[in-house]
Amino acid sequence: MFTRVLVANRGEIAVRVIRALHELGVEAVAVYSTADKDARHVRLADQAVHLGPPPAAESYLRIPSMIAAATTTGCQAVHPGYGFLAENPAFVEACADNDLVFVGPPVDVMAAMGDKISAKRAMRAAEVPTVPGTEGATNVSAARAAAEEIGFPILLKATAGGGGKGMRLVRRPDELEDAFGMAAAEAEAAFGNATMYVEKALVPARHVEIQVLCDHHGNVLTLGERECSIQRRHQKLIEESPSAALSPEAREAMEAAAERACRAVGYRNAGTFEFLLGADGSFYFIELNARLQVEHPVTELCTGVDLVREQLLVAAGEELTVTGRAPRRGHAIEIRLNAEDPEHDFRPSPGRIGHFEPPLGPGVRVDTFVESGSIISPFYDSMVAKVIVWDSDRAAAITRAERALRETVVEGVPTTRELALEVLGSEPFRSGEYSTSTLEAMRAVVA
Ligand code: MV4
Repeated sequence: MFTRVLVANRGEIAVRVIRALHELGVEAVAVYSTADKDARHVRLADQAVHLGPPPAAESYLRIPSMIAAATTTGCQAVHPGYGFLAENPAFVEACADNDLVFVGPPVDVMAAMGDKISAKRAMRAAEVPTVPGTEGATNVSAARAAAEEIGFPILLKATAGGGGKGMRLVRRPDELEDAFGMAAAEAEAAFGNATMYVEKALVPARHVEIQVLCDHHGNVLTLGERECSIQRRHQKLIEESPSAALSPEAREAMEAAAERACRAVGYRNAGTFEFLLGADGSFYFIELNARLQVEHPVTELCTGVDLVREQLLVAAGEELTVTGRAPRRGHAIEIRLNAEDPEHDFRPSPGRIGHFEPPLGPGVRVDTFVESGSIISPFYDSMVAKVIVWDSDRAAAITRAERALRETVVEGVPTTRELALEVLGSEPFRSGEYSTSTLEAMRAVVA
């Protein structure tokens, strides 16, 4: 195992990674921008290195500063968390050039999965079902031809996109030309790459993802699914496992597909396969997220596997002790408390947290960097805390989630707490029959 590791991130995920390092007896080196000089991750770490001013482009995204932080402190490895540099192949290469182990997949696999056209091609080769559409870079006329064949509605997607960025729904032929132009221009501006592809739009659908862990000895462990359909503007609000929509057979088919794909592409470390699940039980690969995800605690509570510890062990060359399908038990639900203003269409509302009282008690976990007096900075994402609960079955987990949220006190900034309580109490959520359209449909009625 390593003796010292750089935690190349901030906020709750930096705290989460530092805890895993300390439990392994490994020293943690934190990095921080000026905005974070008093932050919890800085205080928890054994050492901390200042990166630069608050804007991410001048701090948490600056590769040379990050590499210098690792090398000058004698780190052997770098854990990127999620976001910032976590899926940046140039960062993975810079780590390798400086003899730093990157806690994540190999650079070629990351790059292949970052390009969504190439990721889909790899999945088809591994006989993983993908959404019908075009199989390469697509111009307007090819998009039109594809749409005629597969039928509207279609989605225009950017090959450099992901997470819903650079995506456009086209319902009718006459909308296609303008939509294509706008989507391609957006993709060029956001990613410096205007390459587009077309998929049939599956609506309504459910967003179900499979967690995997792969070691350097050819072993693969799949850890079940997380259902992430409760989201607005591609910001997830509630995630749960197991999904009420998956039969045991469908679950096994999805996990087997993910395992097959891992072997085919030579995946290493933790990863998440995103699938769309149709009403008829059919499923289609959409993206492979080559990193730890925000919602990973849901899987940790159901499987008892510490994913961050396993990421570090695998990166250090150790062999997975459990392979195949991870045993799992009970039901877990995560609620993201974001500093967002329900009065203004849930726009981010950073500010100073006054009193903060996280929930406690049986079956409750809270992942956060926040304490009373913390600042939610306008420079970074607006997440205040993740409240994750576990209980023996879904109904009990929902009750526990409601209890935990009612105990939670966040003063000073508006949060998504009330919205989450509204969803947890709603008929679609309680029945388990919801889709990616449910939250926006609910808000349309309530608002
Ligand atoms: C889709 C889709 C339906 N059909 N692709 C959104 C995030 C990114 N990872 C992929 N996403 C989707 N891709 C096809 N072919 C539905 C989503 C989607 C979604 C779309 C609109 C509004 C909310 C959504 C929530 C999850 C997934």
